[in-house]
Amino acid sequence: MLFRQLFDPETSTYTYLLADEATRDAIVVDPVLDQIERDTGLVRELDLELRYALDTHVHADHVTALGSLRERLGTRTVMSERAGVGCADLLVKHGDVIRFGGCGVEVLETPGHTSGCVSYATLDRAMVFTGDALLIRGCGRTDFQGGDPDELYRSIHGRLFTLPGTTLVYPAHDYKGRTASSIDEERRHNPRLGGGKPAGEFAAIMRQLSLAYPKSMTVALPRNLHCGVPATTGELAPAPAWAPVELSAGGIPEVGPDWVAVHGAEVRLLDVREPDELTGELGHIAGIEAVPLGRLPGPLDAAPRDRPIVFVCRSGGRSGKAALLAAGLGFARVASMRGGMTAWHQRGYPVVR
Ligand SMILES: N[C@@H](CCC(=O)N[C@@H](CS)C(=O)NCC(=O)O)C(=O)O
Ligand SMILES: [Fe+2]
Repeated sequence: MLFRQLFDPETSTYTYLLADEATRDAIVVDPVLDQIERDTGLVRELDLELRYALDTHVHADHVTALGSLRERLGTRTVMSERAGVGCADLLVKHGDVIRFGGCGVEVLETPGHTSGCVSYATLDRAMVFTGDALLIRGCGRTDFQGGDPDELYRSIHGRLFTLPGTTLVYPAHDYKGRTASSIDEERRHNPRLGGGKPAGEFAAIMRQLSLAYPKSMTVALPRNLHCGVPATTGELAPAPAWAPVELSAGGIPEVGPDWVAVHGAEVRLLDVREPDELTGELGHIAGIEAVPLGRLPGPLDAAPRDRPIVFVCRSGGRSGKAALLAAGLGFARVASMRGGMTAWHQRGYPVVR
């Protein structure tokens, strides 16, 4: 099998190109939009037919090339059905096999970094592409997009560490210049959950990481819900508009307070401020549900997906973050109320204190 490991230095992302050398049928795993010229050039030079483009999860740190590869090369796009991204041609689940020529990769559901993460293992178990579930001597963060340390521990121990020890581990990122590892190596030396470390210790490590959000998250998440193609243009335009949602300069879906004043009762209004702010000077809108930002995304997991959500805060910053988190969890109809309660107040709309 032909195999190439490609790197995006800006986001430390690895992209993998695999092909059947006899038939020239190829797949790519985790392609980065910024590298699309490099990758399509390589496919052309190697005389390959790019059949499928696979993402391991909805990436928060870079824009995926899935949608653009489909537009340019007719490549079929593949995501987990649990990622909540309807734009992909093939929504796969545990045990599904993606075939290219005489080769193939099998889908292993490995949630925990996000709720929709999958790994792809070659059929001969020589290699596994672990996305951000298992990184080299590390693992993906578990503090957003439905992440959960206990679930990640189960995925890694139950689904990845049970692969043959010789299986090579190829992650979606490495921030320290390492390129590959093996299952045996990670079982023994992964400092977070190798060496027989129990789930409780792992969860404690993960809960105290307190990492900054990826710097391109506000651009990447909303784009990646549409396979990386801008949601406002092109044939991959979103489902019928539920509200006059506009993307802010930072890529946050927003609706104005005037729209909320008329339609607020038709959507779920989630106020993400702290409890004392709800009864403070600005008050709150009648009928809101109070969910402080720090508790997200947990409470969203059980939320119905068919009802649009509008997030509210003081000025629109925290609610914008919340809207992106919800978008990353697969909620297609979410927005932040532009200007927050400050704008609501300035327009003289009623509040409860
Ligand atoms: N500094 C990076 C951080 C990226 C980041 O948070 N990466 C996620 C994967 S999408 C992660 O899980 N990182 C694990 C770690 O940094 O230990 C950026 O701004 O893009
Ligand atoms: Fe990630």
